[in-house]
Amino acid sequence: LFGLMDGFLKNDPLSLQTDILDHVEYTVARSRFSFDDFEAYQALSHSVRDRLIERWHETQQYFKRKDPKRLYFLSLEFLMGRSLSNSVINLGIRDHYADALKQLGFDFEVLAEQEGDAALGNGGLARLSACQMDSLATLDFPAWGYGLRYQYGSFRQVILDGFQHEQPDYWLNFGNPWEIERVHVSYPVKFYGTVEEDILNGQKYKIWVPGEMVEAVAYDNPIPGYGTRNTINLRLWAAKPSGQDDMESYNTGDYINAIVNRQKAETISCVLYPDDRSYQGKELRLKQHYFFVSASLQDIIRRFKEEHNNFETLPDKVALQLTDTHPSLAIAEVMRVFVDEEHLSWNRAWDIVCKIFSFTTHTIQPEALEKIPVDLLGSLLPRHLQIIYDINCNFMEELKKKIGLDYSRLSRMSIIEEEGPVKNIRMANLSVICSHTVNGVSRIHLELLKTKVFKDFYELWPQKFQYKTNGVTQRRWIVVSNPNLCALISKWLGTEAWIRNVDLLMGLREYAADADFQQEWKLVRRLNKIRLAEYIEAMSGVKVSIDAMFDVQIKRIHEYKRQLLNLIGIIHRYDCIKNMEKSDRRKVVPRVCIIGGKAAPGYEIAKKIIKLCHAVAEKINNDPGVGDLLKLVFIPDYNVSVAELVVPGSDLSQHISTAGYEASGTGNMKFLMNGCLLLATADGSTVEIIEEIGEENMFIFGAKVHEVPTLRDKGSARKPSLQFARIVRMIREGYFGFKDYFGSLCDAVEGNGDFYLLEHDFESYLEAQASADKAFVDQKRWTQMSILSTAGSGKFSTDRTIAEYAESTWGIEPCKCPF
Ligand code: 26Y
Repeated sequence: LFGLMDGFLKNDPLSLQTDILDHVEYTVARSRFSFDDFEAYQALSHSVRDRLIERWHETQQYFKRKDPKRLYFLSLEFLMGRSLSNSVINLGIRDHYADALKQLGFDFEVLAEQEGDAALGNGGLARLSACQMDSLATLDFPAWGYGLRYQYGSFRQVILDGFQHEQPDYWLNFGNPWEIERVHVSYPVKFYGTVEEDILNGQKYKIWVPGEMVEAVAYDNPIPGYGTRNTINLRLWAAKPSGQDDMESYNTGDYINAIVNRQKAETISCVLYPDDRSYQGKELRLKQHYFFVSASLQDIIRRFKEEHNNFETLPDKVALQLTDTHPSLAIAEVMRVFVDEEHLSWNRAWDIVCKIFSFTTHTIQPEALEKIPVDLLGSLLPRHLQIIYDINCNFMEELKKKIGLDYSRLSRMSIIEEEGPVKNIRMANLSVICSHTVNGVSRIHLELLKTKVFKDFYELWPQKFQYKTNGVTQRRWIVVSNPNLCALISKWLGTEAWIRNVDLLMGLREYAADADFQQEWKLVRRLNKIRLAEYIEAMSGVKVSIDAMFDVQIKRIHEYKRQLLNLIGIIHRYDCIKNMEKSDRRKVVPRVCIIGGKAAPGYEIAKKIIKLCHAVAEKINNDPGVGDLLKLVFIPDYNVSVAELVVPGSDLSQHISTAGYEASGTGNMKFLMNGCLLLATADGSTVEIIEEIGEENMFIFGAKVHEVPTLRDKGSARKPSLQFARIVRMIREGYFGFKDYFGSLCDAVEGNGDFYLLEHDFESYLEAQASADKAFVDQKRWTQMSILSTAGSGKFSTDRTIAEYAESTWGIEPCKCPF
């Protein structure tokens, strides 16, 4: 049977051309003799999609036949970026397509540029989910991803007059060839209503009588592995009006209003919440979370029941991964389904629940921990609130037996937060209590979880706590985004095997000082810089010198990530150049400072940082006395495809969070893989990067994690920095204009207010910057450091992260679909 189904579609140039032209004519409905680049992109991607579907089918059939334990990866955010290049590279047919297109008069790269980003997420967590899907597919794991199909993804950042404005991202307006709508895979999702009791066979049962119903419709997104036929599924849910609700209004004759009201159901999956900073208990957000959880679990349980009739075996067949607390209502939902619908006893249900969930937290800051007001949950999901209370009650009883009547500890560990003006459900506590494993995202993150955030829980269940250092996929971050470097690496290693086995990159160490290799390495890097310089000029009108050091900080704008420290450093550099003798200016290492990132729409300080960046850039870039010695550019609307261009073209990248605040960071890994040197604090995963490539190959500065609390306590008794104070005064006194507007920004970094210790770290930041300048002048040394960065980046592949999760958290094994 398998042979029959294997590879109907051919990949020779003629077949590909025929396919593309057929899609031009029958899918895009244009003439095959006349179509533009966008239409060519559409036809091309449909032709690729056909090949994805073929493998997707084979893989799903194979999984079904083999019935292995499956991983269900639940995440409310996926930052997939573009799919075309990634797909054809993973399918191993990029060059076939490029040749076929050439003969049709099209350039593959030009068509690839036509695609918009799928930006269904905010930042690190969302891109990590995307990288992990790539590794799950490549390593042949029987996994499914579940998420939401937001109609509007991450807002488009538009800069007007230096200020950030948010605009909607109409990503679906031009169609999305990468998804398959499954009109027949849909489930009702219930909200509101009341809980009633019923008696069945003498047993009392709770019945939830909902007040509102919407339909969840599946959209499948095939995720191809590299060097394997395995193609897994990312199933995203969209909300549609339900066929079952609101019959009343029809009967009362208010037909138009009934239709209009029904249509409101779609708002549930309409828009991604743009905040990745602090949780606000918003009803729509909670609705999204439950909508997602309910649809995914109905799908998962249906699939399980097709093959199995005993829930006791569920833990042998199903692993549920909670990406942060956002999907953690799943815990209460599984209890509800088991107890109320499948009529399992509470204890049996609880036994199973405790074996299927694993939870990874991506945060350190307590204010980012999700809390749901009890009243809100009680009104939207009355039965779930009861279940959470019951779980908590049982847990509290158990806990009292173990730790006695230590009330303050009991109240800290309770799922219900009683203190404060409103009662809240602590989703993190719920997740820790009900998951068999709690993972941190770097070693230092786990340390902080154990000693701070989850100290009480760690003391109770030390065996639950693990860490899996994050990674990024080398397929996207080298092969797709840096094809020249990819070719060079393969040439010198004599193999492409590193694309699946990234540890082989270590082999580059041998050639780190080789003059020929260095020459080729520098050439590749230079070409990437040219590409980036062209983009910068097109975006901002600023012409930059390719010989300057490209110094980049791109990531979400947050106080703890300290873009402001970078800016104060840039102003200091400018100030030094201005105050220098003309003859000394020759010694200055020219820099192009690049900053990019979105600020959450309601995050005032972050928005001021963006404005400050523009104000400083305006001054510096128009100062004829400075010229090419210093340029500052802000890259607007940072997203995955912008990163694919910026990362390969940078010399130095900054990861300068206050130690103890970045759970892991993954941008650092992308830069590292591409041979960009890191200027960083010893925070998150950088600590492990230092171990892999050595401090001598990086520029490390600043307070260490254990020093931060003491330094903060010292407040204004800390050693002041005159240089720092001078720059802050310049900003405050209006040197860059907008005097009153920047006042609060200055307050946030002065004296006792300097929570993130910018002033304390400033001197050592300048020293690290000076070392970077010094190293850059010696191009031989710099290139060697660059090669050693790539060579030492192997550990930071999601292939390693996923293999570790599979083995020690999920208990799943590869299930490779035969060729
Ligand atoms: C609850 C809601 C407000 C919320 C929404 C999104 C809270 C947090 C988030 C996202 C958090 C996030 O992206 N965290 C980042 O996860 C990365 C992947 O693990 C880490 O590398 C990074 O350090 C961390 O900030």
